[in-house]
Amino acid sequence: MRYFKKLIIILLLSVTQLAHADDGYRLWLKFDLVANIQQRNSYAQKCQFIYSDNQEVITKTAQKELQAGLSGLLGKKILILTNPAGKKGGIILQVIQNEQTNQLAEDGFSIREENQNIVIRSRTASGVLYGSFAFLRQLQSGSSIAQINITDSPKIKYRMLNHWDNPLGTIERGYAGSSLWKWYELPEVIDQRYIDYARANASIGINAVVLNNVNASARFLTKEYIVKVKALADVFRPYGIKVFLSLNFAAPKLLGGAKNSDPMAPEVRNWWKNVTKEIYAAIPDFGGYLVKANSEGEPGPQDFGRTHADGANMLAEAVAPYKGIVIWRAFVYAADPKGDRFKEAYKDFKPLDGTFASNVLVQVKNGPIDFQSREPFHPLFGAMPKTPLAMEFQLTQEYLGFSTNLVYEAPLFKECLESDTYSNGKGSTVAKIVDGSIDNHSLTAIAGVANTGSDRNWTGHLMSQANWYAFGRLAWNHSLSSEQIASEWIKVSLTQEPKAVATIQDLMMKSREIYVDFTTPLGLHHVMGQNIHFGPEPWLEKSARPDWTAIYYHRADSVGLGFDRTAQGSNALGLYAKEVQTQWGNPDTCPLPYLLWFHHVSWNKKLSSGKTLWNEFSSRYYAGVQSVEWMQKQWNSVQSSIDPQIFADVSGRLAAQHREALNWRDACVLYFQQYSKQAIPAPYQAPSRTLDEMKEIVRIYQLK
Ligand code: BDP
Repeated sequence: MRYFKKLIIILLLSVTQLAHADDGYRLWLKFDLVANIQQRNSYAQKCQFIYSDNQEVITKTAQKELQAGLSGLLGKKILILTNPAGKKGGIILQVIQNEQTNQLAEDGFSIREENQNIVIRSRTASGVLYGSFAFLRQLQSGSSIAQINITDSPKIKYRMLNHWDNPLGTIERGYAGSSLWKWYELPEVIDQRYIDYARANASIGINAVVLNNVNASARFLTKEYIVKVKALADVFRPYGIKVFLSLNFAAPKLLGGAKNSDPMAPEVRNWWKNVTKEIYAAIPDFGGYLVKANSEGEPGPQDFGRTHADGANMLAEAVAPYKGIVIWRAFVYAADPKGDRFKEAYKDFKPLDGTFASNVLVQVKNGPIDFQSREPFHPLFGAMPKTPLAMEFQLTQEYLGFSTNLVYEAPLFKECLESDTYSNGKGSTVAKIVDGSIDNHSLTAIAGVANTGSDRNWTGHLMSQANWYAFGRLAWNHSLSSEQIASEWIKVSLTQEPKAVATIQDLMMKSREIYVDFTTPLGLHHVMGQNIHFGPEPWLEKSARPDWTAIYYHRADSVGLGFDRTAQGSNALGLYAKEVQTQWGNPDTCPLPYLLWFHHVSWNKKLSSGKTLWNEFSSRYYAGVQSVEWMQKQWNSVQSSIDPQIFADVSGRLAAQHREALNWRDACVLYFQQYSKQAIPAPYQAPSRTLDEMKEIVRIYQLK
């Protein structure tokens, strides 16, 4: 009998466990029952019905989302009324042009209690949708809605995700499974994930999506693919999301049989006009094109002696009749063994300022090299006042430890957005260049290279969901703080237990700096493995191009370490405003996080920390590894507040991160020690592995 009782208890326990197991699929849109009954009742009193006097498709989505969300949170079905007939205690959606809504930016909204109803109001249906999600977020995170009064407007027009997805389902630099888009099933089969993806984006204000890789297959411009793209556009439209395509500049030749793809050739220009017409016939609100040209082997206008502006303007002309836009990437860098890759994009693009058509944006990566864990802001920001510049951040963790490392990216984004370019006096931050306020541009955009894939939890590492979320929130309002976004995300995704929220927020806030410490401290950059960007290869001397090696960047020698970009060196610093040059130009005062970006510093130089370069540099690797152990402890301490499946998954990934951190530490300190010729500083101990062993580990990692 006792045995039987025990069995029942075990069975019951496992059923409860199962009921709680969360695979992460629902992201931040869980809408579970509000546990606090008092609070639930107070919400329920104010959310008795939903009514909208506007019946646009997107407003209908807002109604549906409110209904589903509220029903989950309040544990009962909330009705959508067709006639509120003076009823009180409900939610009213209103799309209206009036004095109040005219103060809001397009898609801005207000949420207010008026005549005992909660009114969500906007000039646009999308604004009402964003307001509805913002309202749900209040309830989800347990905030009071008594006398609610929120007014919010996006600062940037196009808030986009760039997918680097290929036609065969792989994702360039994707670490969360394969592509979400099942091209072979489209257009006939509509996967529920497409809808859930659109919901997630709309809930954080993302309104544009580039479906395919910037290293683009020309196939996307064929009839076969246009109907597939249309099917996705039809799914996304009710969520206020526009679809864009990356294009292959050589398509007229590859698909159309043109002699070449010279943007000045009438035949080529016509080809683009025709294909664009076909796309718009299928997708009338198609957003436009994203183009990677003359970069890393991709075709482009320079193949025909034309400029980037010639190429962009040809496409701009093709999409202009439909109000489409062209986003032309500035990620270009000619291989020059004696040059400095840092300066290449500036050299190509700065002279073109003022020559782009009015529906072209130039999209610039946050930093001058390539999404390293820390980069100074790209010198093009502030240098092209006549051209709207779009920001490109990378959410997928190509250089941030793939999906085994916990790196909360909001602090990285904010660091760049808040950098002062001084282009128009103090306060000309990168954010204000991108949002158009410094140079008076109304065409504005910010892009995140997506971190989503077919993994059940979308992002591989569950904590990377926070990066998708944070990107959306910052794209909407770059002045939100990283702390605020983290705490918001934790409360709607993980737990509301106050101590756990504080612990996880602290861990997230420190995570990026910890990653920098055990991989590339003090401004070291681009020392990752040639094929394994999650691991170290500082000894990499030869590659297809000099600027794909590690030694090109770190310049270690018996004297010291770092790339001299002052006037005595490559003078990349000279591309920035005088004030920025002063900030970074002197090795004695240059902030330590940027030191090796701009200076070749001698191993024995005393840094502002009081330690010599070698001691500070090597200590950071050790401290970084210890900090990963600290992250593991912190995570363990919140176990009782976290869903068991999520807890276990994140714990496993933190353990993997620790293993990888040890590899970075041992490889880097042993390699650079050959140049410093100094001992590992106390209290740290020399690695137990040798440099040769580390090289072998990395070599084997990279075998096909
Ligand atoms: C680099 C990636 C490469 C991309 C390229 C780009 O390694 O796969 O194609 O950037 O942004 O970060 O075009």
